[in-house]
Parts: sequence; C-alpha cells; structure tokens
Amino acid sequence: MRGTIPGRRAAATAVALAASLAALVTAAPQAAAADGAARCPSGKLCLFQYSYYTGQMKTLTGSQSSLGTFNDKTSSLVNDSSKWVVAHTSSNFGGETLILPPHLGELELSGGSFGKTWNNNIGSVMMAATEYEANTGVPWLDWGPRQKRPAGLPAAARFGDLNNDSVPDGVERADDGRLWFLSGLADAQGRPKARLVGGGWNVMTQLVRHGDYNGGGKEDLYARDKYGVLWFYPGRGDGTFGARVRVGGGWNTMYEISAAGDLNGDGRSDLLARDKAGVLWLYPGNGKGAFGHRKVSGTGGWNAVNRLVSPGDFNGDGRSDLLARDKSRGLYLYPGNGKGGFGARKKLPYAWPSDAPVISTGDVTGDGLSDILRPIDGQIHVYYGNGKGSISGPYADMSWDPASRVRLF
Ligand SMILES: [Ca+2]
Ligand SMILES: [Ca+2]
Ligand SMILES: [Ca+2]
Ligand SMILES: [Ca+2]
Repeated sequence: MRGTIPGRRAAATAVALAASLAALVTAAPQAAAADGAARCPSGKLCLFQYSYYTGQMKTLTGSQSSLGTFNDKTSSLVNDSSKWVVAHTSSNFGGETLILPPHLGELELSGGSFGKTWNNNIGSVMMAATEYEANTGVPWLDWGPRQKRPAGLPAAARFGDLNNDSVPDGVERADDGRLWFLSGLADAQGRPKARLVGGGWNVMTQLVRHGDYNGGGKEDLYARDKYGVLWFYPGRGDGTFGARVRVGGGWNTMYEISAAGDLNGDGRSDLLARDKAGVLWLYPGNGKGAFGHRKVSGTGGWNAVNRLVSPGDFNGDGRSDLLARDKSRGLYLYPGNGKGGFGARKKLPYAWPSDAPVISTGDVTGDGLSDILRPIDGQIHVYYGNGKGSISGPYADMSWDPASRVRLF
C-alpha cells in the first residue's frame, strides 16, 4: 500500500528507509561475485536473476508497470541511477513498496523477513525524479491556507493563475523533463494537488508565463527550445495547454526572456527579452499570442543583470513593472512608464544571491498586491509586496519539493 503521507513525513520516512537500507547493504557477505554488480551500466537500475548480482540482468532507465520475464524473478539489484526507485510486489505499481534512494548501489534481496517480502517478488518498478514523488507519485507545492485574491483586480494583477480559481499556482519542470501543474492547494486527503502537463520539456531553455496573451481570458505559456525557437502554448484554463504555435526562430540570441504583461499601455500583454549584448527588447503583444516589431526598451547596462522577473504592477500606478537582479546581489524595481520603457530604478531592501531563484506568480497572499518568492530548501519564502514598490518579510509558510534539480516558475 502506498501511504498517504504529506510531504514532510514522506521525506523523513524515505530518509529512515535509506538509513536502514544502508545497513542492509553493508551487511552483505563478501562472497558476492566480484564482477557481478559491475555489469550494471553507469546511470542505470539493474535487476539480477540470482543473489549477489549473478544470473541474467535486466536494465531499466524508467518506470515499468510490468517486468515481463523478470516478474517475481529478482534476487538482487543495483541502483546506479540518479532517480528514486520504488519497487512494488505487484505489477502496475501495486502491492507493497520499497523505496530506494538515487545511487544506492548494491542491494541483496534474500535473507530474513526482508527477503520473505522481496526476494523473487518484485512485479513493477517506478523511477521517480524526487523523493516526494517516490512516496506519493507526484511533485508538490503547498501554499498553505490561502486567501483568494480579491475580485475585480486589473488584469496585470491577476497573472500566475492557470486554472482561474483566484489562487496562484506553480509550474514545475522536473529533471526528467516532465512539466507539472501545481495548484498549491491540497486534496481531500491533505496531499497537494499536482497535474502532469507532459514530458519532453527538457528541450526548453526558457519557460515564462504572465497572464493572457491571446485574448482567451486564460493564462498562457511561452517556451524557447534549445534550437532558439519560441513557442506559444495557449492555456486551457485547467493547468494544461492546447496545441502549441510557433512564434519564431532566432531567440537563442537572447540571454533571458520574461513575460511582462502589458508594458506599452495598449491592453495587450508583451514580452521582454535581453540579448547577449545587454540590450533589452520589448516585443509588443498582438493579442493573438504573437508579437509586432520589437523595439529597444530602456537604455543599456543590462549586462550587469542576471535575472529578470515580471511582477506585474509593483508600485500601484496600474502599469506593469520589472524586477532585475544584478551580479552584486542587488534586486531593483524598474517602474514601467506605460509606454514600453521604465523610470529610474529603485533598489529593494534584500540581497538576492546569484544562485537564488527570484519568482513571481503575482499575489500569493490574497491582498491583491504582487509578491516575490524565493525557494530555500523545502520552503518558499514570501517577500510581501506592499503595493508601493517595495517588499517586507520574508515569511516562510509555504513548502515545496526540496529537490534542487527542479525549476519552479
Ligand atoms: Ca490557480
Ligand atoms: Ca502591450
Ligand atoms: Ca507600476
Ligand atoms: Ca500579496
């Protein structure tokens, strides 16, 4: 039975399992065939027919709901993969579960009560990107108790909500390339809800969103692939996306892209892109998911910046603004002038290390004012926007998947 264990307890359980497994591994007799386990290719999970890594070997790189001829025929294994492995006593991920951490190494399954359950009794194997997913099958994001955003906010203050329930949500790309929609709210069992958008997103080098770009009233997504093509993914309003549309090529010249909302005051959401020469470009949205002729936005000096974040209207004048972090850990507000440019920048009161994510999904506190998020380990620290161009806090009352390899936006 898979436990319905909320995040933190799940992590503790997995760590305890890992510790007990480590004891099992070191207890293995030295009589093991010296070259048996070494047959397992680097980075793979290997199942062996007999004890101590002898007999036939089956190699896995991902989940398998049935092990075919290897069903109930595994007596030892090696996990050299970077994934969490969940062995099940039945096919289709049923029965009892044994959770093994990434790069566990060798595990002998025979002997004692442990062997009674597991020797020749593995029927399916799940390979998961994160510890929580190994425990519950999904990544997670928990906003905690959330106030809904007030009704009647201007469009610029309503972004970050893909499923239109007035609560912002997260999108996470796991290191296996799967994209997850995370509502940030818990289901009836107290587990944060996640929905798989799809796989293959590791080909993308930028993922950005900020409200509606095609007039459908639903939040959309832009993604740049490693070939430099920018794609538009129209939101369906439920955390998933319709058929993508090619915006154009050549976007690899851009160091960073940011979905900014309406910057030039025509009511249509726009895109900002900073090229590798340090020029910041405004791509005016055409209201259909694509863009008109670009123009230079703001003056030079953007080479000192290593992160652009679009928080919507951050100073309460109704115009979309921009946040930028420079290489000296300074986070600055660039107030939008409503004409596609920005006024004099203003430094915000907290230092932001260069390796720290700076995230905005708009207002997460329910006061209608846009906030900034910074994940630190298993918690998300909220820097409360004051609606006047500054922030206070931080306060950590949200948690998420602590795996360092995932990206939240
Ligand atoms: Ca939502
Ligand atoms: Ca616009
Ligand atoms: Ca503003
Ligand atoms: Ca807020």
